[in-house]
Amino acid sequence: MKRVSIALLFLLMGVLAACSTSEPQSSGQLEVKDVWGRNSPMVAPNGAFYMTIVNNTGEDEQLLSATADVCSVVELHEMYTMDNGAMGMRPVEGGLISIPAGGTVELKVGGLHVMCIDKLRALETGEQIPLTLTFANAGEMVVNAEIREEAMESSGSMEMGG
Ligand SMILES: [Cu+2]
Repeated sequence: MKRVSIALLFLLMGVLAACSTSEPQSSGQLEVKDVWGRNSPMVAPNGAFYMTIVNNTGEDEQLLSATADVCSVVELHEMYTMDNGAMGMRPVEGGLISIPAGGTVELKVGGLHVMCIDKLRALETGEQIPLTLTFANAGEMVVNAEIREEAMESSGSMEMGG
């Protein structure tokens, strides 16, 4: 009788151990997808990159900064409506983009974007531009932005600053 209960105890411990070890696998990774940039000729001083960031981890994440060899300066920007009603862009508050645990943040035309300031060369349609993204938890991640042809939207005038 005693022997059986000990065997049951070990069996139970084994089951518990199996459960606890499978736990970390259920939380996934940080995923950066659909990374692209607008093609822009050299006469345009700036460019912009867009992407979707999926946070499958159990922790809140933050995109702290980005760099690219083709840009003098890279900033994290957002579009906003200026006092005069026109759309403008400015660095995001705190200089970072938060991606809550289990959440998805889209950097897209008319919203959040990675700003390439003072391009060092033209961005040609079809080429891949490596971007280095720095996250608070995940650290550095290198992604390739595909340069795409994109029709200018009728979003009115766009100005830098506010
Ligand atoms: Cu911008």
